[in-house]
Amino acid sequence: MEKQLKELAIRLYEIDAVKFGDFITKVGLKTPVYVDLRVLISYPKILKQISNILWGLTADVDNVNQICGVPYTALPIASIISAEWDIPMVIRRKEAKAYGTKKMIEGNFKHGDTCVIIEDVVTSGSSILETVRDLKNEGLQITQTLVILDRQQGGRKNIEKSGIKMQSLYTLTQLLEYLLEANKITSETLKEVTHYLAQHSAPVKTLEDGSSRRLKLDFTERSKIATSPLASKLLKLMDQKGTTLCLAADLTSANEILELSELAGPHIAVLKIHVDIIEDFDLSFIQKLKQLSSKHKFYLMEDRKFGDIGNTASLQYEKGIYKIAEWADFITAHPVPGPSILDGLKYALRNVSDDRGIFLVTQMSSNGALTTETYVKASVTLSQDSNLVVGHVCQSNIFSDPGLIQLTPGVKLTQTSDNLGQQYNTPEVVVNAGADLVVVGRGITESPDKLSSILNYKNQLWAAYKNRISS
Ligand code: 6AU
Repeated sequence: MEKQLKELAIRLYEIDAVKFGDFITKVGLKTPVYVDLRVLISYPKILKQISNILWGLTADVDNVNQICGVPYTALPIASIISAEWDIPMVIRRKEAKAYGTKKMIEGNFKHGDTCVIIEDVVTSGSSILETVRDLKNEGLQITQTLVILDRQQGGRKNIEKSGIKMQSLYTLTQLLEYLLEANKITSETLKEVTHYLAQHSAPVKTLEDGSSRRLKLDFTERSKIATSPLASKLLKLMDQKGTTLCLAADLTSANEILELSELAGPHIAVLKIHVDIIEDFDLSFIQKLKQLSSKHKFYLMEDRKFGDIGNTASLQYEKGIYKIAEWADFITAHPVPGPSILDGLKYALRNVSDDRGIFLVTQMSSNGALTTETYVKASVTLSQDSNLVVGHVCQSNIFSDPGLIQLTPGVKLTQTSDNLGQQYNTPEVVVNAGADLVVVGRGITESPDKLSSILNYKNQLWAAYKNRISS
């Protein structure tokens, strides 16, 4: 095996999979050596050879039911292993789910199947840990991961801390030692890299910190962590009232909305409206709605989905006939314009003394939504710099801060879609996918018995939340 690894190291050097110079790794660390195994797809023989040697590291091979390659580089390697050894493969979607909470993992598998993860290079281990999290969420058991190169920057520790055994073909030092032996690099280069490795380690990550912590804490605990005063109040209110229901009163008559609010008020945390669809709108409607919100203790959300440059968004929020900034406790906004949307919305609040909060529309429930993984990550980063942001409108567990709130629409018990692209899940599915506050619209507004629907959604959502924090 050692001979094979030495030969392979030289081949990797020759095909430019190992490069020396100044590079930045995926997790933002500077490095004098960069191993880029994406080129392997251009060398099928080497790809096959490396896949076979890698699979030879598997412990307890008879008990492996599935393998999963981490996209993209490890995917062809996993495919070769799968075909060669006749082991079924699953794929974890890399792109943000444009299709609601459906199918995070592709492939056929059974709850309890054991799965080996295949990865090309490990630095901090975060890609593997994210993969482990999603596979575990689907009921797969992960005990080991096979890796071509361990960069020795803390990834192994992070992975093993999460109870997963990691086997690698090379450590970075070993790979360079083989190259030195073959006179491909000088001893100075080896020294430089060794010195670099001693100085630079990747941030510590575990499976348990981050997003899963948010899902385990109760709302009262989370209210103490929230930096936004209104997020803190909403979290407390949900615990006090025992409800996570946000009713989407998408009705076009002011009176119908008021009637529904009177009925639903005691059972909801938030009433969400689209003020611009109301045909007989005037400000007295808002006054009455405010009275109901203080009588029954629920918050008001205007789902305006602001999405323009700061100046326009600011005017839309503050001015016009709706004067949204004056009355809406919460609003929604698309992060697409970047930080200036938050600056603009904040500016509109300069004369408002009540607490206000913004939910960023980070993922959408509609079929084919364009909210890609890169977009989602950028939106999550945007929310970290503003205490006006109270959370994200999203379909899955995409952020870790327990002080932020996941608002998830697309919930209906009797249908899986409408005929205009909306996609529905059940209360249990969305709560397990991280939903804290859950939007139900037509599931209630179109029901012949509205009160019993309200109670049914409220109770199912609350039971799912209780189950999530206790399991
Ligand atoms: O339950 P429904 O389908 O009758 O209503 C869902 C509500 C509507 C949408 O405008 C809104 O939720 N919504 C949002 C929000 C809240 O921003 C985002 C999204 O991705 N999907 C979605 O349906 O009022």
